[in-house]
Amino acid sequence: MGATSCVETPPSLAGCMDEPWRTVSWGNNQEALQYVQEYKPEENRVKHLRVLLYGPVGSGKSSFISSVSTVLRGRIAIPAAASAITSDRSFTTRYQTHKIKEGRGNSATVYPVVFNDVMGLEGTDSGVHPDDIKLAMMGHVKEGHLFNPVAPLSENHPEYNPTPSAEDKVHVLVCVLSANASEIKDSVLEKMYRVRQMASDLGIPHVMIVTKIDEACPEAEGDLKNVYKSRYLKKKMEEFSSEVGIPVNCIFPVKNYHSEINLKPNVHTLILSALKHIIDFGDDFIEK
Ligand SMILES: Nc1nc2c(ncn2[C@@H]2O[C@H](COP(=O)(O)OP(=O)(O)O)[C@@H](O)[C@H]2O)c(=O)[nH]1
Ligand SMILES: [Mg+2]
Repeated sequence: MGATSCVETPPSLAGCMDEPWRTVSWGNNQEALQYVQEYKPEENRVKHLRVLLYGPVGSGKSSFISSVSTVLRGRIAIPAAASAITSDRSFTTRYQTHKIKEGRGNSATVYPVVFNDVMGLEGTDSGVHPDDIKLAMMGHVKEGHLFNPVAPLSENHPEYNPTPSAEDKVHVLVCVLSANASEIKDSVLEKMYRVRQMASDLGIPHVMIVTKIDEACPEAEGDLKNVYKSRYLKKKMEEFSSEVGIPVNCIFPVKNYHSEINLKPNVHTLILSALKHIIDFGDDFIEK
């Protein structure tokens, strides 16, 4: 192994290591699937665990939510309106809770894990304001709120929720970055740094999803099982870790379901691994 190399990768980072640096039970998804499908927050505390995703435009936030839906429901989900990568404005401008339906027909319910994502972080006058992310984490942003990049939500605004319930609050924050993106812009890094600081002040657990590992690394594209052997992806995760300030053991690489029409066990494995940790961290926070 290791004969091929990643696109535009220095020779020292090309190819694969002999042994993976993280162990994964590939394709063996039943146990993890059952765990996430049967997860429920402890009764009387909250009805659902709320996950908030943030990151640059086009990093794969909406695709990750659809991928989670695909995994939980066992069928390819209609993608949540995907944004064009070329666009410098994010598609997601309203605060919206994505719920995943469980079952069919009259007996259908929703999974007790719900997702919100906020518009991209780019720019000072186009991306989401970091203070709005803090307000969302604290549960102050009402459903449907249209984010204004230049002015965070104020307390007297009708879309400000002065009395958030435990369910309105965010229980786990997820930073989404693409393994295939060139350097993160300073303006974005600065916002991410502030968001990280706010999450840590609030005690909210913070994890990272690294998407598009297939695009970033031909070894992973050829065989997803190479993800933890790829020198390039390991380096990328270490870089992201120090740039955003999230420890490597809270960073999970995934390939989203974005073009497939069939389920793939190894794609499932990485999504499930990320989802299980997101749920566990969020649940710990709820218990606190
Ligand atoms: N190859 C590949 N493409 C992806 C992956 N995740 C997302 N995409 C594509 O990247 C683009 C942006 O994704 P999207 O989810 O809309 O990003 P968002 O702006 O963060 O919500 C879409 O065209 C997706 O199909 C991935 O893991 N691999
Ligand atoms: Mg989106």
